Amino acid sequence: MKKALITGITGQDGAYLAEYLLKKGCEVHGIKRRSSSFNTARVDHLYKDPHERDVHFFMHYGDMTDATNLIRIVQEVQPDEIYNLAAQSHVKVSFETAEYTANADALGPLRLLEAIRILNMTDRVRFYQASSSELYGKVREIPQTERTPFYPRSPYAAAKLYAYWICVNYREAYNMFASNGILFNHESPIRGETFVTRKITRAVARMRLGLQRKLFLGNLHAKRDWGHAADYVRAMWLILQQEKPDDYVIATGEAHSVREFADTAFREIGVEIEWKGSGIEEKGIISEIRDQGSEVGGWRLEVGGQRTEDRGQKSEVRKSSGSDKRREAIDGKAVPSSEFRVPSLKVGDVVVEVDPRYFRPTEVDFLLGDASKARKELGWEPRISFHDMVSQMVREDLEEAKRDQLCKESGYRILNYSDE
Ligand code: NAP
Ligand code: G4F
Repeated sequence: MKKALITGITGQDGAYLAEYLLKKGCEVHGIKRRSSSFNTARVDHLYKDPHERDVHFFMHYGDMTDATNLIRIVQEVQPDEIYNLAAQSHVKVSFETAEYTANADALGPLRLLEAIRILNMTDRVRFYQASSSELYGKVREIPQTERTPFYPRSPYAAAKLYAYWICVNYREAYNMFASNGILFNHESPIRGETFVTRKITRAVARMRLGLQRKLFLGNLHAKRDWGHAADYVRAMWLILQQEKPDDYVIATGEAHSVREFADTAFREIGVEIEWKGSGIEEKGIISEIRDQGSEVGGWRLEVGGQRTEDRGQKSEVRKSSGSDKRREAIDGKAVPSSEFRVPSLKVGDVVVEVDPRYFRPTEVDFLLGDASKARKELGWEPRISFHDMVSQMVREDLEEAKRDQLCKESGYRILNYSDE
């Protein structure tokens, strides 16, 4: 049985990859950081009590900034494949934590490559480095391929640049099987809540249920080539199954702006947005609402109905009389809007505003990948469309919002983490 070691197992890609490799019949070992609170929610469903039979999923405490720990884990696990996904992966945060980002994202991969060398495992281990389209930064050509020159625009991208080249260097210097996947943005319902896509889908879902009034965003013009994480972890695996190590762009070849992403997400709940003003004065205003009936998880949207602030009192009234109905609605059975009144959004509501706090000192305006090499050599194609991905993210966030709604209506305090 092949053994894979995944750093960053608790992150979005780590979780998708672990599940994918387990299905392929691998034994999967993940490195997780010690944290003062639980940080394994994305992989908890894969965990089995180690005393049971047929356990193929294991986790080890570790950190990319701790070389001796990495050496010990690689020695203990004796992996056939290492997927280095761990990173401080937030571009904006990297401007505030530049040194730490360099330590984890640039020196971290070096430590792992050295661990392989120190343990004399260069001939048997295949190494995948999670490189990023952020390397292209201020893009030199459109679309970007494996041959497009890099121009990093953040401490994160500069750290990833070192990681990219150290991976290439160890391949050439020590004949190691070390490959870079230059992955363009990829998202999913388990994307970190502070990346723009998830921030939007989460806000849209919460607005739908009256848990949030407004969404504050930064640069609405930025364009990204957004794919689905499930498709992208398949590419990671394919990269390590090739005869020779090499570097591959993984992208959909389709770009959308942040504004378009928001439009698509709002449309999922039957809301059309009109954008008015420009620069920091630009606003997203509801121009139309379509009643989606039971289409969105059993909730009916009241056009121009009761506002969010009015809800507390009403829900108190319902609490004593209508909890079963409310539960039915939460479980996804449609109830007539006359019986079960939900919070409203109305035409003319300003639901998106710009907050310059989310601007970056140096921005990456436009990323668009050309994955021809991956298509040809790996036989890789994205399977999930942009629209289906946004739809899935909104629906899953609606489920989460419903749980919060239930707590709120049962008298528990819920928090709205919208800051990043
Ligand atoms: P993510 O959700 O932010 O996950 C990052 C993972 O790294 C988490 O498990 C995190 O642990 C772990 N980590 C962070 N610092 C660490 C450290 N010092 N030591 C050990 N583990 C550490 O990121 P992702 O979206 O899954 O991305 C995976 C990788 O692909 C990252 O390297 C990212 O830079 C790169 N990438 C991502 C994209 C994308 O669009 N998603 C595109 C290109 C490249 P905690 O859970 O404890 O925080
Ligand atoms: O979602 P983002 O934070 O992702 P970004 O910066 O593109 O980085 C992600 O993708 C990279 C691959 O290209 C990865 F390497 C990296 O690890 C990470 O996964 O921002 C996307 C765009 C940016 O232009 C940003 O300025 O959205 C813009 N944006 C506008 N308003 C916002 C916001 N970004 C965030 N996070 N929050 C906002 O409110």
